[in-house]
Order: sequence, then C-alpha cells, then structure tokens
Amino acid sequence: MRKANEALLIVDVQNDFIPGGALAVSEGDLIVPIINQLQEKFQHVIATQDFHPSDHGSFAIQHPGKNPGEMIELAGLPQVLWQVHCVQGSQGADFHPELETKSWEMIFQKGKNPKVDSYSGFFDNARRGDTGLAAYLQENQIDSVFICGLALDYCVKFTALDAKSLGFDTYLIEDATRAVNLSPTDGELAIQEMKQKGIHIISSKSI
Ligand code: VGL
Ligand code: ZN
Repeated sequence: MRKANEALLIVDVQNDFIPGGALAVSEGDLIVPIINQLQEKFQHVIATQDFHPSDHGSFAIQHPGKNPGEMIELAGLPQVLWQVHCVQGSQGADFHPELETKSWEMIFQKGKNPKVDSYSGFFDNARRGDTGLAAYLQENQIDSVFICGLALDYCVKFTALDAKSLGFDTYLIEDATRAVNLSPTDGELAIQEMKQKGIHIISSKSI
C-alpha cells in the first residue's frame, strides 16, 4: 500500500477519449486494466472529468468555417479546435465502463466555462478558474501525486505541470497514459517537457 501523503490522479478516462469515441485516443482502452490495478495500491484515488456545455468554445462547430485541428484564439490564448466531446450528461462524458470507481474520493470536473478551455485538473487554461483540486490535496495532507489517464499531450501534461508548479512531488505513470498525437511526436515531446520540469517519469511496475 502507498502512503497517506500520496494520491493517484486519474485524468479524463472517459468514453469520448477511447477508440470509438468522439475524440478517440489510440490505445486509450489499454490503460484501463493498468489503472484498475494501480487504484488498489493507493489510499487516495481522485479523478478528473472533462465536462463541457454543448456550446463549448473549443468545439470547431461553434466557429463557422473551422475544422477540428485548426487554431483560433479563445480567452486570449491560442486554442486548437476539437470535435464535440464530453458534453455534460452524454454517454461520451461518462467514465469507461470497465474503469473501477468505487474507491474514488472525489471527482473534479473541468471545462464547464464555454469561454475557455481547461486541460489541467487544477485551473482553466487562462488560470482564472480553479477546480479546488489543489486545496483538496493540501487539506488532506497529500504532497505527492501520481498521474495517469488521457490524454498525455493535453490534459495529463497540463495537470502534471500544474501539480509540479504548485509544489507537489509529481510522478507520471508512463504506461498508464496515451497521447492524442495530432502531430506524431506530441506524446514524446510532452514527456520531455515534463522531465525537464522535474516530473518523475515512472512505470506502473515500480508502484
Ligand atoms: C482533452 C482535448 C480536449 C484531454 C480534453 O482530456 O486530454 N483533450 N479536451
Ligand atoms: Zn475537452
């Protein structure tokens, strides 16, 4: 069993990010059994959920003439446009049916403000809205976070970078995540960036 100051953070393991979903991440389903095994080892298990209103500004369809993968500006920031995904109340926003949820302490939802995207489980991309995740970890004396889930090059990366910058000892469980890879090397670049910022890159086998 891991220690009480350590939490497993499961990022966005939702149907729309699984093969067959609206914003499918290749091999996203393969991480589910690994995450289920990991959960048994942690005293604290916390999840995030991408949870957009149907008119979210990150959806290409909200911007006439634009397609998924194209860039716009949203909340003053460069924004890649996505297919409609993880709409509140839809099956695509639900967690993968085989993902174990019984030991979850908390679910932090993000992406609810239509005017700004929110990759990190802590803050929106403009760093204005706060989900309460940092305060929750601090109140529970958790100082180390082990991050897994989808997608490596977006929500996993931003969550890990925020965790590290907030002072948490941060671990990425490399075999329990997969990348969207809009560009084929995005996943590798995300790992490099995290490593460079002092995030530990580990395997589930070492947990
Ligand atoms: C995500 C793109 C858009 C993610 C969420 O969970 O990585 N990616 N919304
Ligand atoms: Zn999203």
